[in-house]
Amino acid sequence: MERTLIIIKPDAVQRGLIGEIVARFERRGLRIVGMKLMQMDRDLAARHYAVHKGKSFYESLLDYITSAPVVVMALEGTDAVKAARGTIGATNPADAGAGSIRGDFGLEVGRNLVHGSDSVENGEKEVALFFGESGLLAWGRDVDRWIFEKP
Ligand code: DAT
Ligand code: MG
Repeated sequence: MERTLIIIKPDAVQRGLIGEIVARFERRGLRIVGMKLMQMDRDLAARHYAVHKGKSFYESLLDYITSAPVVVMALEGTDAVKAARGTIGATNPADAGAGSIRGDFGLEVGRNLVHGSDSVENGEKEVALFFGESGLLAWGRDVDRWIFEKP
């Protein structure tokens, strides 16, 4: 099943929004197959955000994401990447719709609360970067047949 990597960023953790944010993905029907509290070091942050190297906001992005603990989750589900991006909202919270995480809790692009993978390929890569081969749990929920037509 398709996988996506979610990071509950330092601002969201500091603001006490871990439970609120996890609840939104759970309610959506996505299945948590990996979850941990950690503080990213600069090397891991640079690997995760390698695509943005050289951009004007790159260094401040690394400062922000490494500044305090984050919660990292691997989620599974039908169209998990697209579904999670919808729940998260547009990159700039000012453009994010009400009802999305960024639209409900954020104002600035540099404090946008959550990361979600942007493609199926990057979802696989990012989950591997944070959880490795053995860091995920394969499990089924009793409710899966009420969320997935073909579990
Ligand atoms: P997203 O996190 O929605 O996938 P992205 O991958 O384009 O967005 O950028 C990664 C992060 O970098 C984003 O969450 C916030 C920051 N960022 C992106 N564009 C920015 C900009 N124009 N100015 C400042 N920060 C930016
Ligand atoms: Mg991105």
